[in-house]
Amino acid sequence: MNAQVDKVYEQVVARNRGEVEFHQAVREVLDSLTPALEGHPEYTENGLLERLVEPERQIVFRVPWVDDAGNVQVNRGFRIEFNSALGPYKGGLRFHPSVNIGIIKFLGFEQIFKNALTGQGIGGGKGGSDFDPHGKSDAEVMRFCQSFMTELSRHIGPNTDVPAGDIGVGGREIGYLFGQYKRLRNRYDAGVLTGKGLGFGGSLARTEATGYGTVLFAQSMLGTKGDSLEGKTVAVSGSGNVAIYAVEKLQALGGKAVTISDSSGYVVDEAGIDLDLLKQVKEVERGRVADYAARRPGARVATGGSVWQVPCDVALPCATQNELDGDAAATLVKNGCGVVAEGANMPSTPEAIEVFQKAGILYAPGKAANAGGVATSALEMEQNASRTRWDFETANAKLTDIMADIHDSCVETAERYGQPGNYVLGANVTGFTRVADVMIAHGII
Ligand code: NDP
Ligand code: 2IT
Repeated sequence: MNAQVDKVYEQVVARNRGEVEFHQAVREVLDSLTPALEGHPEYTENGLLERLVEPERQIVFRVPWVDDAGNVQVNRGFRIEFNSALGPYKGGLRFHPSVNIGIIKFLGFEQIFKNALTGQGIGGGKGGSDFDPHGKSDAEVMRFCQSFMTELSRHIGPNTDVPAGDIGVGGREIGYLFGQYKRLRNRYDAGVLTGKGLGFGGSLARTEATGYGTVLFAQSMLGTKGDSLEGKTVAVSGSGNVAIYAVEKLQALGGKAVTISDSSGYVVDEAGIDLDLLKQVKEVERGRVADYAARRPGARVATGGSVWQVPCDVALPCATQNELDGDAAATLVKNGCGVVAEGANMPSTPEAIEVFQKAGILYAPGKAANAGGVATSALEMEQNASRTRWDFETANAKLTDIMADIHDSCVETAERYGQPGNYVLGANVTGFTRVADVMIAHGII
């Protein structure tokens, strides 16, 4: 790190006390920017780093709602409008009991660079609430979403800020959120949210996009070594939207996913995950991975440790931040894993990343590997703005092209800076320069 980077990082820690995930995300980006700052005094002169780490706007609000028993419940809502240099703020909403401002800020910060990598003219933002949808009735989820949107609707719009899903926010929640926005604003602004149902402006391939994109990225990385996913054994964590469609794409490309997980444990299925059963249990029944194992001969449930103990060629962390630590990374490497592509946001700890990089394996950070979700959200916005609707093949082909482009940009940047194969540098420097150059053009704002 250079002195300026150190100073900015220290300021972030001092000004955002206790927000450890945000500190971690900033550190990871700043650490790899040193080569991009050298020879570019304009970035320093224009206070680029200082401005980038400070969100343009932070909205925190009360979300009161009434549960089925008639009790008043109060949650906290967040929307961090981080950076709008490249376009309207864009990024998901997370509903999970662990949500706090530091987590939303880390996600919003990552989103700036991820969205820049897509090349689609979208700024970075993120939001959510400490509401836990698990175990809630549909009616409770609806009332919560309506209360959440009652405040959020003042701050968003198709050209201002466009939320979507993330952990705990899928098609059901986006439907309730859209309904309430439409009612409050008396505007059918289809482009105000993405991840919508297909009947009201949703895009084909958005549901699949993040998981598909992550696997496409892993395939491209293997391609640089003349290899492919065909015949590879793959450890996948999570069992939500990203994990399910990662498994689907893996199978299409000849790979075999042998694990899934959730917060209660993990399942090993040596014969390969049964995708239809997984979708039935998780998407239709909203069940647990143990329910999958109970109905799948040969699959076993494990409660201690993690999926990273299961020998694999490729690892796809698709659950949540910091789910893969230094020890898990060492175990993966020891067992012969040669590729890690992050479907989740910041799933690998800094120690884990160091292990991967020292071992020289192919490692893709989430902001590159999981960008297919937000990229397809931007395709949804494009369809909404022009009142058109593409078929699955069209949307999927665009997603595939965008992922290839992100991969190649990371590779080229890493090579240009003398660190071939360093996807962390490739992603951070590419994203940063795209945003930084536009921020300079816009003046000090
Ligand atoms: P879902 O809510 O559909 O699924 C989340 C999965 O991760 C569930 O299996 C959940 O288990 C597990 N999980 C969540 N939190 C924890 C935790 N603290 N400990 C253990 N397991 C946990 O979310 P998504 O699949 O959409 O998101 C997964 C990851 O991908 C997140 O990091 C998200 O930010 C990222 N991402 C998502 C995108 C999208 O388009 N949806 C786009 C890009 C990134 P349980 O049900 O037990 O909580
Ligand atoms: O982390 C992410 O990129 C997402 N949750 C998707 C954001 C979006 O706007 O589609």
